[in-house]
This record gives sequence, structure tokens and C-alpha cells, in this order.
Amino acid sequence: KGQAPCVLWFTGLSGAGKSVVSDLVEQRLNAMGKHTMLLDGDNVRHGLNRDLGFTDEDRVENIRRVSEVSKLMVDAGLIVLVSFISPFRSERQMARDMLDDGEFLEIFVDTPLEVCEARDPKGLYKRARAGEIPNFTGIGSPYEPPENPELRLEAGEREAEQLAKDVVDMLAQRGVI
Ligand code: GGZ
Repeated sequence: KGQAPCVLWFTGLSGAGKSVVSDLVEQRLNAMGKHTMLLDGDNVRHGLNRDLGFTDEDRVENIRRVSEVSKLMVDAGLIVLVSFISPFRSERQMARDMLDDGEFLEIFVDTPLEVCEARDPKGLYKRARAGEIPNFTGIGSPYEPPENPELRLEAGEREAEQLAKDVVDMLAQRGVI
């Protein structure tokens, strides 16, 4: 039993649940003996991309670098979990185009804006509404939902553990694991 190297690209609004679900998926894969790497804002925006903010231009560069790094990791044989808002279709397409067919699996963490805003775990939506965060995704900056994701998670309605299981099931179905 092995693994087919690939990128699991989680996209969705702030507060949608990307981090929770991608963490759980990684734990499940590791428990199965699979080799993974998780890239998210916490380990990338504080290091490699510490020079970048949240203008359109900076988000494009953020995702470009993340795409290049994830390709290197696929070449090293890993299942790479990428967890960023990644709001623009064109950048997600660019990431997809860098890889071979079947290596880029887009997972839309589809939580409605109202739900994300009601959760508001860090109070960022409140501050954005107050005009304190000018380019906040969903408020002052657009989010372009995926049109044909490999998997769509109704993350406003179902438990994170169940969603993580759906992702792992999808990987098994596709022969990735
Ligand atoms: C969106 C912002 C912003 C703005 C700070 N817009 O919920 P969080 O806090 O932990 O996750 C959000 C994170 C988004 O970073 P990404 O690298 O994923 O974004 S992108 O893919 O668009 O480059 C949020 C916080 O950073 N944050 N300011 N203006 N989210």
C-alpha cells in the first residue's frame, strides 16, 4: 500500500473551517502511515511569505509561492494539504496547471458568509464591517467560488470529523491512498 503524491487544495472563506478540516485529514492520513505536509497561513505567512499582506497583488503572490512549494513537495512524494482562502479562480487554476492530471484535488470548504460571520472566531468580520480591515475577503475583497471542485464540503452544516472522513473517502475512491 502506497500513496500517489498530490495536492489537496482547500479553499474557502475565513472561518469556513479549512484549518480544522485539513488538520483532521492530515491526522487521519498520518494514522494510515501516509507522508504528508500541511501548508497554511500559520506556517507560511509568518515565514516564507512574511513580506506579503492582503492586497490582490500580495494574495496572488502568496498563492504563486505556495503553488511552487507544493509542487516541489509533490515531486518529493508527499500528499500536500494546502489550506488558504485562495480567493481567485485564476490562481487556483495556475496551481492546477503546474501539476499533472489527477494530482490537484480542489476541495471547496463551502460555508456561507453568514455562517462564517456569525462564528467570527477572531473577531475579524466585526472589524472588517467597522471598516478597520479594508480588504477583508467576503466584505471588501471578492471570493470566487470554485466551479468544478473535486469535492465540495457543506461545512456550515456537518461536523468537521465527518467532513474529514469525506475527504479521505474521496482519496481512497480515486486511488490516491
Ligand atoms: C482575509 C485576512 C485578512 C484579509 C487577515 N482578508 O481566519 P484567519 O484570519 O485565521 O484566516 C485568514 C487569513 C487568510 O490568509 P490566506 O493566506 O489564507 O489568504 S489568501 O489566500 O487570500 O492570500 C484571516 C487572516 O489571514 N486575514 N487579514 N484582509 N483574511
